[in-house]
Parts: sequence; C-alpha cells; structure tokens
Amino acid sequence: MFSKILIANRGEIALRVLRACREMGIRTVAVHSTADADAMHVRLADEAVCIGPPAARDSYLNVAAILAAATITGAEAIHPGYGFLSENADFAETVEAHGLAFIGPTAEHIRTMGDKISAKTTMQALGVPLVPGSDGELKSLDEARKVAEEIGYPVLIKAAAGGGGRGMKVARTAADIEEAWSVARTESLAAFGNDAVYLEKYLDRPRHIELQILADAHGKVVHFGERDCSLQRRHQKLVEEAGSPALSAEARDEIGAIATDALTKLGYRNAGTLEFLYQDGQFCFIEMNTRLQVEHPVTELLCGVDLVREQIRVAAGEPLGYEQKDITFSGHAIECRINAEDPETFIPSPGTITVFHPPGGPGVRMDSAIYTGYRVPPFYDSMVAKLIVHAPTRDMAIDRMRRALDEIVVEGVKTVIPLHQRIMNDPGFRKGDYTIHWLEQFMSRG
Ligand code: MV4
Repeated sequence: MFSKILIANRGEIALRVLRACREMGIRTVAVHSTADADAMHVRLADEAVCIGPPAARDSYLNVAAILAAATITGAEAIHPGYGFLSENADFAETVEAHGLAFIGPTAEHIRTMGDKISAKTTMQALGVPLVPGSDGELKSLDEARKVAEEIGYPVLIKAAAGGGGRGMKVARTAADIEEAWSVARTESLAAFGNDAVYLEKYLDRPRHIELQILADAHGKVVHFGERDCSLQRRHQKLVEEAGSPALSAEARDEIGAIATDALTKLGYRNAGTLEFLYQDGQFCFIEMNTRLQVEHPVTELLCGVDLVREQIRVAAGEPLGYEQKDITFSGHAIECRINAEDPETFIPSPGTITVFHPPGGPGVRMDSAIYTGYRVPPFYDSMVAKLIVHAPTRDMAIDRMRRALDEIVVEGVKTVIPLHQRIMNDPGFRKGDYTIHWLEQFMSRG
C-alpha cells in the first residue's frame, strides 16, 4: 500500500479523499492555489504545497507544479478527484513516467473513453447495447443524411470530443440535417479543436441512469448498481438517487452483468461509470466516465462501501477480495448538490459564509469543505456541499431529505437549498416517473 498520496484537487472531494487516506493510515499532501490557502483540505492534510495563482489553468491544471509538489514531498501516488486532470490521459501518462501511481485507469483506457466514438465502438464490440446511430464518425453530410433516413428522424449529431452537451444538435426532420451537421462541427471544432461528429437516434424522454463499476488489476470486475441522475438543468446534475425509481432488481442485474463482462474483457482497472439513456425499458450506452464521480456517495450509502478506499486499494494492486454476490443493495439514497448560486437563475454567488450549520441525525451525510467564515472563491465550481441521506425506502429517504434541508443553515451566500425543498415537496418527484426534462419543466412551471 502507498504510504503517501498527493491529492490533486480542492473542495469537498479533496477532503473526501483525505478522509479515506487517514482511515487507511496513508499520509496526505494537499496542493492548493493562492485562493485556497484557507481551505479545509489544506488545513487537514499532513503537508500542503501552494502550486500557483487562483486560475485553475495555473494551479489545479498545472501539471509541472503538481509533479514538482509530488516529487519534493515524496508522494507515491496521485489521486486526481473529479474534474481538473482526472480524465486527462496525458497527465496519467506523465504521472506514471515519473514513477508515481495514478489513482485511476491506464492512460490508454482514459483516451479510449475520452473519445465518444471510440468509447461506443469499444463498448459495442464488448456486447453493450447502444443508441441506434452511425457506425462511428460521420465522414460527410451525405452520410449523415443517409444514416438519418435509415434510422428515422429525429436524430442528434454529437461531437466525438463532446460531453456536457456541447457540440450537440438535433435534426427533427430532413430539412434540419444540413444546419445540424455544420453547427455541430463548427461548435465542436471551436470547443475541443476536433470536428469529428457522429449521429444517433434522438430519444425524446429518456432517464439518465449510470452504473457504478469497480475493477481491480487482477481481472475482477464488480458493479454497485445504478444511480438515476435525470434531475439536471443545462447538463448540471442537481439531485441523484440510488437506486433508480425506474429500475427493477432484475433489470439492474441484467445490465450489471453486461457491463462487468464488458469491462472484464477490456482489462479495465479503477472505479468507472457507464452512462446510459434509459427509455421504454431499454438501456442505451452513451459514454463512460473513468473517474470517481461527484455523486458516488449515494452508491456508498446504498451498498455500504467506501469507493475511494477501494479505488486506492486497486491502484496499489490489491485484489478486490469479494464477489458480485457479496454486494448488497439496502434501502434508498438521495443526494442534493448544494451550489452557491441563485436558486432561480443559477448565477454563482461567491462570498463569505457567515453561518454554516450542517444537518445531522440518523441517515444523514454531509460532504463539504465549507465552515462558518469560509470565503467561497469566485474562480471554481459553485458546488459547496453535498447533502446525502439514506433510509429504508425511497419515501422515507425523501422525508429524511426534507428534514435535513430544514436543519441545514448556510448564510452569507445564495444557495439552491430553496429549490431542493420545492423538489422534495413535489408530488411528481415523489412519484418518481421523471425524465431528463423534468427539472426544466418544473422550474418553468414556477
Ligand atoms: C442524447 C439525448 C437523446 N438522445 N442522445 C446530453 C449530454 C451528453 N452526455 C448526452 N446527452 C444526451 N444525449 C440521444 N441519442 C439526450 C441527451 C441529454 C441529456 C442526457 C443525459 C442527462 C441530461 C441530458 C439533458 C439533455 C439532453
């Protein structure tokens, strides 16, 4: 096992990784920008190194500074958290070239999944169901037309380098295809420096269901069930649940078996998430994330697992030590992301937190790096906390979340807590039959 890990991240996830390290007896190195000198992960780490000015590109994305910090402190491994360098194949490669372990998959697997076309081609060859669409990259507008006619409108043109919905255009009819093709390519080139695009049948009312995978370096792969992340706005997730209110235990077992089989054949190592669109009882793979995700705590509560600990163990070459049948799913978990934002416009609201009082009691978990007097810097993501609850049933989890949202106090900055309260009080949410469009419709209803 590693004796010292450098955590190349900030905020709640840096603290989350630090906590796992502490419990494992692993020393920690925090890195931070000048804007984060007073951050909790910096205070709690065994050592801390300032790696640059506030802008992420000069600090949390500064590979040379991070590697220098790892070298001078004698860290043996780097945990990238999520965002920043977590899915940067060149970074993973550089880390390994310096004789350090990257707590993640191989650079090759990051690269394969980073390109959405090669991710789909790879998964299809391994037996994972996809959305009907083009066989890889679209080479011409003519090909786009041909494939769209074959599978039927509406269709979506997507960027190979995409994600987060950028470079994605719907063509409702044949009259829209030329525009969709050129706009998707132009946007994609501008955003990612890559104009490769592909085409899919447009699903009009899917849920976003993702499957949590864990794979060791010895060919063992297990899954920890699904998360339903359909409640999002402009590709920003707001509420996540485990399990999905839409999925039976049989459907979970079936997609779990397909996914673990695929990743076993791939030789994958690390935690990972397969993202699916789920509509009319069908799973359609769209993307794979090769990192730990923001919403991993709902899975941890559902399965009673510490995914960060497991991620560190497999990166150190330790075997999983349990089988799929040993993994159990108990009750229901819900996460509300608490962003320092206006609850109606989602405009960021940085500033000083004058009062912070976390909720407590049975089944309540608060993952956050804020404290009373903390200044939320304007330079980074506005998520300041994750409130996660676990209860025997989904109804009880909603009741528990309502109770926890009444207890929590965050003053001095605007937060989305009032929006979460409205969602948790809504009979439609309680019914659970929502799609990816539910939140935007809910908010426009007022
Ligand atoms: C889709 C889709 C409908 N049909 N693909 C959006 C971001 C990217 N990761 C995949 N996305 C979508 N792909 C087909 N064939 C609808 C979306 C989509 C979406 C997906 C998941 C979660 C939220 C979403 C919000 C809008 C659109």
